[in-house]
Amino acid sequence: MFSRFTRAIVRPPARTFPDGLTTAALGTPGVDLALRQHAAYCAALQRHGCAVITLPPDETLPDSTFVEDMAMIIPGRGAILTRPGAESRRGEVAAIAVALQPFFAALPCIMAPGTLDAGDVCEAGDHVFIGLSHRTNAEGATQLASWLASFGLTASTVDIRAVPGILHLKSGIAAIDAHRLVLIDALVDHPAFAGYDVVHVPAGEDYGANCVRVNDVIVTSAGQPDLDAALRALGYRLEVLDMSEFRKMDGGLSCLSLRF
Ligand code: CIR
Repeated sequence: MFSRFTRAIVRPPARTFPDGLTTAALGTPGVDLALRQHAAYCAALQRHGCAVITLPPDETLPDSTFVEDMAMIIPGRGAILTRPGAESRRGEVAAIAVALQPFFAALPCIMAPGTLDAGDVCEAGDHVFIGLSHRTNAEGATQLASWLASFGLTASTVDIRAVPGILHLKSGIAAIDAHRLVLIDALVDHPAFAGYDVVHVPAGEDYGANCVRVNDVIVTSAGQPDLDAALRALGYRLEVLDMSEFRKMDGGLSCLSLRF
């Protein structure tokens, strides 16, 4: 059974959004266009069953629209705050903690020297893949795995530090059902994913791997027609959104919300 979401926390991009971290050489994002794309994203979440909780933008935290990285949530059960790998992003956690407090009795957090960005965390049914990346270290992964174990979830790590072109694990993988993963070429033969149904991302469409299952639809990014066709052929309903401005800052669909 795949988690159904009833809520999503989002934070529109601030005017300083183009000052955030990026490795993409796709140019400077336009803030007004990013705001329109963000509004369309929120509308899609609402259409598919999520009440959207919107935090105010923060000009001092240019990456703060990427709320996903700040917490790992097991819907209906628990949430843990992260300790982001990039120092410039650590100040983003406080507002997320305040937003989650009404919903979770306890809010533990990843402690130093652990680092963890939740973009590196991919939940597939009762198993969770944790990417070891330039943001998430082994200590952060170990702390998360022991917290997950307290809820009966298992975890395994996937080292993506040598995989070119992906910032976080979920830049290259999405769980669209408990046993079905969307995977980029570079991850498709990784032993961690043996035994899963795999939707292989077609050549040239790697950015599309960061799609998000939201209840009865999969939200995908515009510009990945072959991946969309493969997903539709499996019977999924899609909601396709333009993500051009977030892509310029290494962000994707999953990064823009905390769903629970
Ligand atoms: C960063 O480099 O941290 C942001 N510019 C992008 C974060 C994207 N988040 C995600 O993939 N979960």
